[in-house]
Amino acid sequence: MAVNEFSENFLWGAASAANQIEGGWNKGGKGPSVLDIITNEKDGFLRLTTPEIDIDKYYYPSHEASDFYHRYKEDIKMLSEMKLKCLRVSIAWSRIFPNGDDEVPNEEGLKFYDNVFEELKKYNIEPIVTISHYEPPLALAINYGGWTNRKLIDFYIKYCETIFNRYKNKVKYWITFNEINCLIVPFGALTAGALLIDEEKNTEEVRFQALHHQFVASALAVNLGHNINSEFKIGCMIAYMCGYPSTCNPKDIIKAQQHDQIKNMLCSDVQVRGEYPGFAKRYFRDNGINILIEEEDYEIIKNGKVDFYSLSYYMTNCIGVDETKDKTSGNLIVGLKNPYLKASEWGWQIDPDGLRWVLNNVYDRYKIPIMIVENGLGARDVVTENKTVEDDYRIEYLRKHIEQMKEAIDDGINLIGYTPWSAIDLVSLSGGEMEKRYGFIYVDKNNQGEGTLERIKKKSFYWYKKVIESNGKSLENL
Ligand code: BGP
Repeated sequence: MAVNEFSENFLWGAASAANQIEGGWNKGGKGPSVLDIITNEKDGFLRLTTPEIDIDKYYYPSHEASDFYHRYKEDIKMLSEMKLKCLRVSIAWSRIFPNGDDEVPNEEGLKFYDNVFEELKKYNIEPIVTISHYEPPLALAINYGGWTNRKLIDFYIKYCETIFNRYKNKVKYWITFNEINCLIVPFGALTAGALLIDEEKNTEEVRFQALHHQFVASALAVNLGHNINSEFKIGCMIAYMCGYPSTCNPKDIIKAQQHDQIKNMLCSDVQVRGEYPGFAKRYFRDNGINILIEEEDYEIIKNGKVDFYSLSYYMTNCIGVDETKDKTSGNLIVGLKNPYLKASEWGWQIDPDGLRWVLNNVYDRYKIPIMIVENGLGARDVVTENKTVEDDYRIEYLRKHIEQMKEAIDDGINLIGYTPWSAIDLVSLSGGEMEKRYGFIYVDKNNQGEGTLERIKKKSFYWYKKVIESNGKSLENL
């Protein structure tokens, strides 16, 4: 193969998540998920409420989202026109088990995803399915205390068994947990861990306990999946929080390395290599973190290694000992500003070269196939008079990242797929906004939930179509 080329069967796609795209939050027997209690106040600020849902008083962005639940046929048809080879979706756990601990699954929920997968099949679009993307059933948070409770492992495995069996001939690629490492930071407590706790109780120890249960659950799911269909490819998914040393001061270098180990590598070491790394044990000791690990867990984790590594990559920042320097943040983590980088309107520092660094860093360590399952630019798009969106800034962002993917492939990395965030406009995770748009397709809806939900193809839609048709050769703007 010549240098700088994407493989012939490279999975060009786009990404989404059920809670951010589907809506239909209480339709077809679906129970509420933890995301369904998150409101968005008029000014666009996210606010966590008590578990009671008061739709007369508050606006909940996930309840209707982009209404994919009712419009999936139209949406998939449009996406097929962009020539997608794959689409990353998640299954809303509470559509299948409304309370998480139900005896029998909800047939209407199962049928919905049958329909979605059949629709994708019609256009030869391969589904990449996230089993848990920030949407555990709310009842598991209320009645069991979320993922700190070991019982969640059994509920999750029952859910996996149900969907693996049901979709074994329709889905090949699975991701056990979205951005599993975000449980290491406080933001992930409710969304990833189903932990309905206030700030005081949101400690590292609590979150690491929850995370440990997810490691066990993920490993069991990998095994179960392979037994149900040996063709299944089951991956981990890491939010890569890349932090460069802020200077060449050796203290900064060490601090940045420790950041990379704990925030990024700890989870994938467990999921890819099958054991806790030494630095995790030290971190637990140094920080007084005591978690309960059953003897059998070590064996389970060792026997449930993933088939591929997937990641989200949006930005980078810097890490250093001088905390007085200017700060910058994404949705998960705060770091120091990098004077060499420009940022998005939301302050996320744009760094295509960082993607090449990350891919090399990961591949050198694990030597298993890598898929980039999220990457994109959140921006305020404007619909023009002739009904399109001139999102050249998004094209620029994606183009530069794809160029670096090519470099990484030339460096020898086995990159198998790319699903930019997001397929169509959807609710933003960190602010509950609709107006922080990522999609190739515009969805007419604002932060207050007003709009016709009409779909409009953006300029990036036509550009990405050309990229896919040329298998990454043609990257120039239109
Ligand atoms: C990732 C999440 C996605 C998505 C994305 C963009 O962390 O996996 O669900 O939302 O970030 O973030 P945001 O919506 O906060 O801009």
